[in-house]
Amino acid sequence: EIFPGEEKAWKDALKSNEQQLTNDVKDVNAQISRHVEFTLSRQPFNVDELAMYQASALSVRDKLVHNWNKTQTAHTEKKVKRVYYFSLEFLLGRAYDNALLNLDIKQSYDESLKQLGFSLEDVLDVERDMGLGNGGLGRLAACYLDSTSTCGIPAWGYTLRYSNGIFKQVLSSKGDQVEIPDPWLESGNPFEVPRLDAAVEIKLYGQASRGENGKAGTWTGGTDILAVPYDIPIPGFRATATNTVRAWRSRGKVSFDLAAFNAGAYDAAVREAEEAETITRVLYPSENHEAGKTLRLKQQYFWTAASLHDICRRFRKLREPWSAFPDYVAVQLNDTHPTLAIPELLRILVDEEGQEWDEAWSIVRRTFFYTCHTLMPEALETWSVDLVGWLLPRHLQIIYDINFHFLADVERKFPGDRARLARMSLIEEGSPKRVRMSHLAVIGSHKVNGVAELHSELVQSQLFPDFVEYLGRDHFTNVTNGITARRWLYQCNPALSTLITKALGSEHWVTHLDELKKLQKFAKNEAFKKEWAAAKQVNRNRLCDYIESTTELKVNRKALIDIQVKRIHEYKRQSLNILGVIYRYLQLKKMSPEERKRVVPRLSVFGGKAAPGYYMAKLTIRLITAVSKVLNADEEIREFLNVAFLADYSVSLAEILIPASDISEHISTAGTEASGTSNMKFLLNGGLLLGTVDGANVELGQAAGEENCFFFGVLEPDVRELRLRHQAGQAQYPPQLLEVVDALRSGQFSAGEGDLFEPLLSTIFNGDFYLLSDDFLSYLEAQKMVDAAFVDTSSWVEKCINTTACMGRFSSDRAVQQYAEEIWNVEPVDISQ
Ligand code: F58
Repeated sequence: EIFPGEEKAWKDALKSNEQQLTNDVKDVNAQISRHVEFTLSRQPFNVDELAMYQASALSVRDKLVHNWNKTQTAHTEKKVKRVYYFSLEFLLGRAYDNALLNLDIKQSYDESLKQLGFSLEDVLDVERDMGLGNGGLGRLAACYLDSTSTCGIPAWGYTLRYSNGIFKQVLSSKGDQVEIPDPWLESGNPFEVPRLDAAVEIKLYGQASRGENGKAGTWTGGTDILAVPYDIPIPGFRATATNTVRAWRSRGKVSFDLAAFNAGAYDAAVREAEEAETITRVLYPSENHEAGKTLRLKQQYFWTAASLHDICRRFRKLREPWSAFPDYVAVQLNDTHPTLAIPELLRILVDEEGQEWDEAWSIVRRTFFYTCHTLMPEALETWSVDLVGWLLPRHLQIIYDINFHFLADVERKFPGDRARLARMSLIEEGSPKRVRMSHLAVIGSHKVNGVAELHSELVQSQLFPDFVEYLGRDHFTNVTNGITARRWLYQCNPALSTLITKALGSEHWVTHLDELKKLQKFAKNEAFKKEWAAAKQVNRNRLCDYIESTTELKVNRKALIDIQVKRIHEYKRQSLNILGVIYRYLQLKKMSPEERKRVVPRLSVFGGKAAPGYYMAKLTIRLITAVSKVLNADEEIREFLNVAFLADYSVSLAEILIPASDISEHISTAGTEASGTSNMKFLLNGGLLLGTVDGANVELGQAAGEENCFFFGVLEPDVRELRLRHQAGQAQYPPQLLEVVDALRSGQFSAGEGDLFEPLLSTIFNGDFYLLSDDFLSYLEAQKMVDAAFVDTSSWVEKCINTTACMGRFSSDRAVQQYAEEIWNVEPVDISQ
């Protein structure tokens, strides 16, 4: 039964709903005012900007929901195979502007809001970022969902709905990072739809037993928690297809204990519910204590179990045998965080659905795919066996059983090689014993991919060489990351987008990014170059306005803007950048006023959060802010060199920064940055790359042409040797670096407190794991080349145009299509038929 009651009554009613979604300004006025009056229950005289944001966003949501329903109906009717992207982070940023552009209704809303007494720009600014993520991995997930909708690939994102997303970063008066909570849901979120009816129960703790001979086991007792889904629509660009990010919120199964309450024990009455709600309170709870580790593992299980529950429910409706599960379901594991989905699906198949172990394992291995985003050993997760056994007793048994079969098979292939068994085992021996999640993800998946060519090579040669031998090369592959041109050019850079559209004759490039290639023929066109430079100046002005309104800095609007924004981490080497700035400052100080005038003025911009427990990263922020203070106070120098640390880097701030850069820095020690994605965004917006030969920089350089990039630094194959040299105390320290170190030790940048930055400096003189001293000179050289190139404005702009023109390959549309064809075996679906 599709329609309960009278079909005609339903159809007429739905038709009339559809007719009310038109986009004439008058109709939009009516749609918005309806939400003002009926949803918000307000009157025109007390509509403030927040209310206007809510009402108008809800009217946009209505349009999204309409497409959304059509999409889901088509997917269900056609029984399509869907991909499920499991990611602990979805860094979606703001949704409103993106929806207006994708639905092509921005003009109507602009005009409507004007008529209703508001500026669209101000109303858009009311929206808070959906900060459900912390870095590249989370933003990648957001780009990929955008592309699946645009390309018509049926996809669901599954994540957690943290009531506090990534913390808000503020700076103390001393310039230290201070974390404050970001209760982003405080004034509600018009872009989510709670599905209270689709809540599921998730068990933790309890007792487990194995079945005989791989038959069904049991899991009883324990605590049940509710997982409540909140759905966020992800619209395609000028497309009906609208996919979903489903974010789970944890709730107590019983909201409070009435008996305890009546007995006056008010705290005890809500304790259980509070504990349950804690699971989705924050993203990445600190791991510095046992409670934090337990909470993280709870999050991982809660999320993957709820998501699989959902997927299995959808599958059961098809009435197909379980052996067909992988024909309808592909699950992409975004890093190791969702790896518990592997034993969870096995548990469902064996314990609940009565499948034989071997058959269940085969289904599992055809369902999952694993993306590895790192090479850092410390980021490859392991969990103590005791913790897993306490929280998830049945899963620990299943993991041991998988390991038993797996090691037996390794032993068959490599008889007598005990060292190999120990290296490959899912269990790391020691006290305590630990479960190696990456090993489980590798053997429980059909394919494992890295995120850039160099990285995928290193995943095979450094991280999992034993597994390559055991599973074969074909088990491993590369899909170079991509970014969505909708948000990262069309939306964030209207000045440049308009120019590109004018030059290419249509907006076709927004969904076919390879078309940017045609810009090459304008690279020598003087009139076009002028317009290009003018667009850049619009974006620099926007950034400079932002800097002047949020910091105490006064900036030179003609300065070369050099940006490094990303998580603060030793391997990303913000320290190399800031030491370079100090060196530049020291040289400027030695110059005469006449000499200074010949120097290219610089504005160095930094942004990024440090993990709350990461001391060295926080000290790096302190160093950057300290240098910024000294430069800004130096009237003689500040117009030639200034440093801005912009607090609380976010998707929305990135949208202001990225279009404004002349160069951006992606300067990790070779072999440490898996890919990077902001490098792609900067280059797409016509900024040039200053980078090491690492991650996706390599492919960006090949695409843009090395003559348009500034590469420096040691190469990955040399890193090992150099590290050994440091350990043996045989390293050389260039005098330029020593000059900077002396200045720091003199207290020049720390109000006389000469040892403030000593812990940071001592890492350079003790092992220099990230090879700062080895790369310092070539970094300075590269910066010199940047200055020299920048002076020749005409050829600089030519480089910028040619760079943008070559960015087609870095579209997330290309990336998801590659995943769909080579990994998921999922086909795009035409919603209109
Ligand atoms: C990032 N990883 C990589 N991880 O560092 C970056 O090179 C790559 O471009 C990006 O993934 C997308 O593939 C990343 O963001 C995290 O944030 C981890 C979250 C869990 C704790 C450890 C860091």
